[in-house]
Amino acid sequence: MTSNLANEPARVAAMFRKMLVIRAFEEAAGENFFVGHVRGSVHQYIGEESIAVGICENLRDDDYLTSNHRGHGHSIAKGADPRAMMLELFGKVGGTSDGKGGSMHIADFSVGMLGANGVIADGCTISVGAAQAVKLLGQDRIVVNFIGDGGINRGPFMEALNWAKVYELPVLFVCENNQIAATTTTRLVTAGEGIAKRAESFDVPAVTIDGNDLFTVDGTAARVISEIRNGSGPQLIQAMTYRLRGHFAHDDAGYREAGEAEAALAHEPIRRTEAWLLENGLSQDELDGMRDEVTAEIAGYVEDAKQADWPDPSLAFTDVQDVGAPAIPGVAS
Ligand SMILES: Cc1ncc(C[n+]2csc(CCOP(=O)(O)OP(=O)(O)O)c2C)c(N)n1
Repeated sequence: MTSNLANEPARVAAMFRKMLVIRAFEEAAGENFFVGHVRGSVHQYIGEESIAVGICENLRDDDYLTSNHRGHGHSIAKGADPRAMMLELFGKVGGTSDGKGGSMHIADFSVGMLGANGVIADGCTISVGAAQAVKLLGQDRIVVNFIGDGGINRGPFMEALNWAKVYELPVLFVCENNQIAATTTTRLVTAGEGIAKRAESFDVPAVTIDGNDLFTVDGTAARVISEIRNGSGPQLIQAMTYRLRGHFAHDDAGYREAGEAEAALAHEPIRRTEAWLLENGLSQDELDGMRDEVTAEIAGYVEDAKQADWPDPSLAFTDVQDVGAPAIPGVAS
């Protein structure tokens, strides 16, 4: 799939910058996890940035997005504010959910980001629900769901494909196939011929692409998103990729073959896009300058997050679904 992007170096540079922001955010999230500023868990998206950026480049601000546990990149690409996201990771006031959600629950309705989700594949059914609302309201928004190759083996994925097809809903499923689910090689636990065939068995058109190639992702997304907006019903893109880090920040990925991650560096999206920009008019100085600027920007957000206030304990249960939380003296229920 070719992309018009190759004729637009300025747009490539802007998308490259967004990939750098995601990369720097992820590096900072990992570093601050290790020193105890970020609690819970951190699943880094390092090496997969071209998928989120290439897909979201083709979305409108009012389109919706749902994500999984590896959702920082998706959120930034959709337009969530990385400063508010960093505050969220630190659990501080001013975070996207005022510190109550943390890394796996970034949501920003102002940019259509309906939420990352720590429960594997549960974003699929949320996206179908949102798409059903879009259709009932007669809107022309679309909904994108990012899911991993492990997630497609959970029931909600099949349920979502079925419902989306039966009602011809405007949903794009993007399966980021990094070939591993936590520590398990996905093909060893996946029956049948794979993700694309599984979608096609529900009459949902599917295409498999090189997810590390920004131009291919952009070109495919442009075509598929336009078809969905024009009433094609649901479709699926399987974007092949590779996760350069462990499953989460504290996983050293000792289960990999020796040299595997090093070999993958040659194909990783930031290097590939940088090489293209160098061949198409940008100088190494300009690219280094962009990198320095982004690193400083993210470092500023980390400082802000360190300085920010902790939420007032009396607000612990506001904006939280009431499931019968125990009464705590002095805390509003
Ligand atoms: C329902 C459920 N089962 C198991 C887990 C534990 N878990 C967290 S991430 C993960 C692997 C997900 O792999 P994949 O969907 O391929 O996404 P990736 O991590 O590769 O991006 C598992 C099994 C979970 N969070 N939710």
